[in-house]
Amino acid sequence: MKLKITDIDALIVVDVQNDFMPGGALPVPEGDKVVEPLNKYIEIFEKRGNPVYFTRDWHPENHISFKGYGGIWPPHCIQDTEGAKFHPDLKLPLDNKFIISKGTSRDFDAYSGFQGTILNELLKERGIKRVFVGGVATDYCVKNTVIGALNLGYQVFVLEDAIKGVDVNPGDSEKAINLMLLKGATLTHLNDLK
Ligand code: VGL
Ligand code: ZN
Repeated sequence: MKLKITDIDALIVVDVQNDFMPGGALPVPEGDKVVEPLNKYIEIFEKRGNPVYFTRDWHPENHISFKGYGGIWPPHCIQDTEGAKFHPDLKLPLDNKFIISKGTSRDFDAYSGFQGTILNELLKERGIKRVFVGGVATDYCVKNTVIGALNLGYQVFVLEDAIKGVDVNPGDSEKAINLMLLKGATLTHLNDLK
């Protein structure tokens, strides 16, 4: 399938942060493999002047999603730490770049980049109708961001060659992909874009 990127398109890069990479606090197996393909998508969108949104998990140190504070996850992506920084090789363009922090207050978690953020307003302001989503983790923040976008009426393309999942239970990522498709998302690859 060939897709032409136009003014109604935006790229959303989900949570490509050190703590989600191998060796990090909440590692996604092969999470670092999304960086190279994402950089190619970023270049395509940036060259055309299309906006690129980078979501990040940005938790206080006593966040409710953490073990010991009522949650299931090891502490991760604590505000202003190394682990919360974007992967060093991720190309953060100077122009058309927007950082969306989520899960920022102690008592709320957010798997979706739309939850508790102004991402929807930013997209609407620019007349964006279609979003292309990649990053980590397929079975958590990618899934919830994609479904959030679908529920808000966006057409959503999932970058199949630029996502990786945690798979706490084997098959979680596959299930997540099937659910995103069922809800109306489309799988896309680098060579589909022209
Ligand atoms: C995520 C678990 C906890 C994610 C964030 O980015 O997918 N997963 N916090
Ligand atoms: Zn988190």
